[in-house]
Amino acid sequence: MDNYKNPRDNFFKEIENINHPDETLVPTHCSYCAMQCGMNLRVNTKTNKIIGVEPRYDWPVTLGKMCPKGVTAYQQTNHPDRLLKPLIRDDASLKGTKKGFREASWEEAYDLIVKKFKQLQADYGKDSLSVYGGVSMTNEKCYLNGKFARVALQTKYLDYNGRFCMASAASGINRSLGIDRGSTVPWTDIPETDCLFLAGSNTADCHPTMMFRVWAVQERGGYLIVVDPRETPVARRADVHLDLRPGTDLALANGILHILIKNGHTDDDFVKKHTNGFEETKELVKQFTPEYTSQITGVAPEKIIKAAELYGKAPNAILLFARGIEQQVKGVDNVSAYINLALVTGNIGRPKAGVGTITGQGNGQGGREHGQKADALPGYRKITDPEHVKEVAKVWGIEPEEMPGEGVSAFELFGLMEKKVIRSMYLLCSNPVVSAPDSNYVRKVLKQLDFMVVSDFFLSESAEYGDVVLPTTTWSEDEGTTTNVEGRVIKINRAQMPLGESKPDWLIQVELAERLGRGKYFSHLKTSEDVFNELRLASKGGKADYYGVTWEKIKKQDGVFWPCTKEEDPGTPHMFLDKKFYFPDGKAKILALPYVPAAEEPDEEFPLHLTTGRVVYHYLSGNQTRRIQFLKDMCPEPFVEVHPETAKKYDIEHEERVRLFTRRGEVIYKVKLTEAIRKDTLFVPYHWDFEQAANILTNPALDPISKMPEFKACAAQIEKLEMKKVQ
Ligand SMILES: Nc1nc2c(c(=O)[nH]1)N[C@H]1C(S)=C(S)[C@@H](COP(=O)(O)OP(=O)(O)OC[C@H]3O[C@@H](n4cnc5c(=O)[nH]c(N)nc54)[C@H](O)[C@@H]3O)O[C@H]1N2
Ligand SMILES: Nc1nc2c(c(=O)[nH]1)N[C@H]1C(S)=C(S)[C@@H](COP(=O)(O)OP(=O)(O)OC[C@H]3O[C@@H](n4cnc5c(=O)[nH]c(N)nc54)[C@H](O)[C@@H]3O)O[C@H]1N2
Ligand code: SF4
Ligand SMILES: [Mo]
Repeated sequence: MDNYKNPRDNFFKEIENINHPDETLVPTHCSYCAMQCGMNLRVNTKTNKIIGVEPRYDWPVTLGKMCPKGVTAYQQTNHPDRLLKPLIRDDASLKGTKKGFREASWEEAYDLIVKKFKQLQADYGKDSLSVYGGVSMTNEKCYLNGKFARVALQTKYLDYNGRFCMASAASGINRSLGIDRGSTVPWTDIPETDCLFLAGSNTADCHPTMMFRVWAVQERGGYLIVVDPRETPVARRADVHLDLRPGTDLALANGILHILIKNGHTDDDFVKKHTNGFEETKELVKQFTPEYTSQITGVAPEKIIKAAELYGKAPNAILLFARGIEQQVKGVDNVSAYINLALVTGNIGRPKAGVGTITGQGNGQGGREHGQKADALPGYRKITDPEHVKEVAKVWGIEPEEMPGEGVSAFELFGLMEKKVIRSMYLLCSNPVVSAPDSNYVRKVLKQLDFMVVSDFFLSESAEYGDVVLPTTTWSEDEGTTTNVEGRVIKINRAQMPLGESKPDWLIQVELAERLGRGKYFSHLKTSEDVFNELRLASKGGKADYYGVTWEKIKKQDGVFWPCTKEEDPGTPHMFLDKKFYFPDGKAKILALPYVPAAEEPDEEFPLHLTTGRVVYHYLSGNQTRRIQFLKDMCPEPFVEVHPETAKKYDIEHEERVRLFTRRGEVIYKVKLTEAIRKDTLFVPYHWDFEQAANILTNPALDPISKMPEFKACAAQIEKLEMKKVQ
């Protein structure tokens, strides 16, 4: 498969080889999802500006594939909407709108921030400030953001947008396997496996450039199992599509485990030598007969049996999951319940067999490993562990007692803002007004903050609540590393100098730290590589050990899989080849997980399930992709997917506008009739703002362990509007 050649590739290769006299190519990766597709940015050598993009055929993970977002990503860099100078809000009454800002110099913006931060901390204590980060940032920026919050601001209130993304996967994988590297196998293993099990992943729309590897499984005679309430493109071609009710994965996974045990598909030797907890789990899943499981999930018993047989009989199987199973109040349990399937069948710890989460954001993996989270320190260390605190404090040059304690999760930060415990937020690389659940509430809370700083390169809906907005660089104007969907550390290269007066976030934080009087901990960081080298030291000896990763090695080897503990260590593409899981006894945990329903189940008033997700043309809160003309043309507005039979009941038609409402709020959407959804379920993509935002509707109930909101299941109702079809 690594030699896979699309017949058309030669044609494109020839184009690539044409000599463009005024152009140079800068090899890098896409700005968006964790596939981190290889691309060359085309730069005009006369203007030194990015003018286009070409795929990189030599990139081993994606072999020249790119999606519609990737091929237009370069249009962000010199976009007319770019923020070129800092903005200061003069009129606080206009918070929450684009109005009331004026341009300012960096010095003026920094002075104001320093004055306000110092004043708030003097009046209300160190923890009156908070930092909210995001993982579209490089490892260097994510790492420094954690250090900035703890050392420069000295606050415990730090968290990040991964709470809405990878938090359940991280907690679940850690709980079952003792370490969270995302995937236990590299993506090049996928086509070689005999059974690929995809749970809650709309792979074709969300990770399109891995689809050639997915199809290759079937082309080799292997099987594909997909779990999704919707018949997504990948579900359509699956050998078994388990079309469950939203929020019922835990029952389904237990039901499949029941059959694996009953039909003798367990690897008893593996279970005995390398796991704990089998007997208890076996007892628990006894009740999950196909009929009982079917009652809860709505999936036909035969399909459950068939899926278990295909997975159980496969010599090698890979099981991957994504937000469909994770963004639930029992997301962590769902993750562990699916990992149970791999553990009882011994499908882990060898090539072509394994488990993994299909990471979402570009640096969703690396960004959660290096201390940008309320409870975390670099190298996946814990801020509650005094030994870990000592190790990191030494690298940072502070006393362990100076390290702030554990804070709260992203959504819980808003609760503390509402109570005025937190008076200020420094938001960078996230747009929670669109992406957090219950957005009416989030807007209300942001409006009442004493002082808000936002760093972005476009004025996002959240930046409209800022008192100071700092113009930062796009991914193409700075360099650094990200860690892709496989756990491979890769290098983003600079193709253009920063536009206008924009600056990379790491530099902004170094300069702010100096002005806050904390320069002695930051001033030695002159380049992004300096930050990386400090990260290597800070992660050394931790679970996510990057010490042996260098920028040079990344280039030489096409990336480095962590853990990589020494300079001579090439890295770890396959996890657990020695069957040693990261627990004191080396054994993985099979967990007995009783089924619990979603936090909000349909009832008479709200009889339908509502689930939310994505379309191929837009990215997350849409602040980037809604500005790209091609993507806007292809998908200009959101919609609600409704099954034709359900539509008939409500007397609604294709493209008619309907009122969709939940206990949190209501939104008017255009109807998209499709048979590719359950009759009891509605689906809305969430990439739009204000009155079109799906998060006006979603339930902010949180998973007790990961604090992940239940984006994937709530109860809803639709209603016909008076007006008929809209033109
Ligand atoms: N085009 C595009 N690609 C993206 C992104 C984007 O915004 N746009 N975002 C990136 C990011 S950050 C992420 S996190 C990933 C997300 O990637 P995915 O997780 O694949 O995407 P989602 O659309 O959130 O949800 C996946 C599927 O879960 C299904 N689902 C809903 N409820 C349930 C349930 O209860 N159980 C199960 N088993 N399935 C359910 C939905 O129908 C949907 O098809 O995509 C990344 N790639
Ligand atoms: N209903 C519903 N809600 C969801 C989800 C869902 O499936 N359903 N999915 C959730 C998931 S998985 C995710 S990941 C979240 C994402 O939610 P957000 O974090 O809000 O997503 P983004 O749109 O990526 O926001 C990033 C912002 O930072 C800017 N930015 C990009 N790069 C940089 C940088 O390097 N520095 C700075 N300072 N800014 C930068 C972008 O312009 C953008 O405004 O949404 C979650 N919300
Ligand atoms: S699949 Fe993801 S990384 Fe690749 S081009 Fe599309 S958005 Fe970019
Ligand atoms: Mo995500």
